[in-house]
Amino acid sequence: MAIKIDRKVAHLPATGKLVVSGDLHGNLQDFLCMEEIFRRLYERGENPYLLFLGDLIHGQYNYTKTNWPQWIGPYYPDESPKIVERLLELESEFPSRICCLLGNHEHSQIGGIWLEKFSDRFEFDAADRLETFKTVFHRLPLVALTPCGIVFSHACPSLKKCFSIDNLASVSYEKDYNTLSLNEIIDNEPLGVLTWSRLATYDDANRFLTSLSDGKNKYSISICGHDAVEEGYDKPEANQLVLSTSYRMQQEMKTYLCLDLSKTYADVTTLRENHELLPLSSQ
Ligand SMILES: [Mn+2]
Repeated sequence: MAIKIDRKVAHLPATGKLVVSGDLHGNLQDFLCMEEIFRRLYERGENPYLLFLGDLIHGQYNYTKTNWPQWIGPYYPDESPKIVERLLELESEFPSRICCLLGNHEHSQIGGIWLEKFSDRFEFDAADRLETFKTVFHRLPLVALTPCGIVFSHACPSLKKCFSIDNLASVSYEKDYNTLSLNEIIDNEPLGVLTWSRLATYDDANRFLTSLSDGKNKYSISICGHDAVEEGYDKPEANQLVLSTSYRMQQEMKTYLCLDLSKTYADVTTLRENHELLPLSSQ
C-alpha cells in the first residue's frame, strides 16, 4: 500500500498508522522528532505514513535567542531550507509514505499571497536551491483523504460551494495571487480558503466533507493546522479538529496525531487525548 497522489489530492491507504504534524515554521528539531516517531513505528513493522499539514517554512526572523518572546514557545533557529531538504530525503528513503500539504507559506513562494510579516530570509538562505524548492511546493497536494473518514487540509474548509474530489485535484497553483488582498484570497475557493481560512462552521465543514464522500468512502472529520491553539488541539465543532504540533506552542502542549488507518473515525470524540492525540515532548 502507498500514498497515491492524484494531482492536488493525496489518497491515504486503508491500513497502517498515520502520524500527522501541524505547522513547523522552520523548527527542524520538531521535524526530526516527527521523523523519529515515524521511524520507530516503521522499525516496529507498524506500516506507518507521515503527513505534514503545511507551513514547514518561514520561521521567526525578527527575534534572536536574546529577545525571543515567551509567547512563541521555546527558542529555535529558523532552519526552513534544511526542513525542505530533509523532507526530500525522507521521501526518497520511504517512497509513498511521506506527504506534505501546501500551506499558505509554501504557496507564498510560488505565486500565493505574500504578507509583509513573512520572512524573505527563506529566499536568502535557500537562494541556490530556490528553484528546486519551488518545484517541490508546486507538487504539494491541497488535501489528503483517508478511508478512515478524515480529510486533511492546511486551513479550515469554510467553502460556500461544493467541490468534488476531481475539482480539488484539478486546482492549479499557476495563477499569481499577489494582486489580491487577504480578504479576496480567502474568498477564492478552494485554494485561498484551504490555505488561509481560520474558521469554518459545522455546516461549511459538513458540506465540504459530504461533497467528497461517495459510496465507497464517507468523510466525517476535517483536520487542519494553520492556527496555533494553546492546548495543542481544538475541537471547534463535532466535525473539525485543529492540530498544533510546534509553532507558537509551549513545549509541553505540542501535540501530534496518530491514527489507525484501518479504523473509522465518525466524529472528533473518537480522537482522544493520549490515544490519538499525543504529546510531542514525551517522544
Ligand atoms: Mn498557515
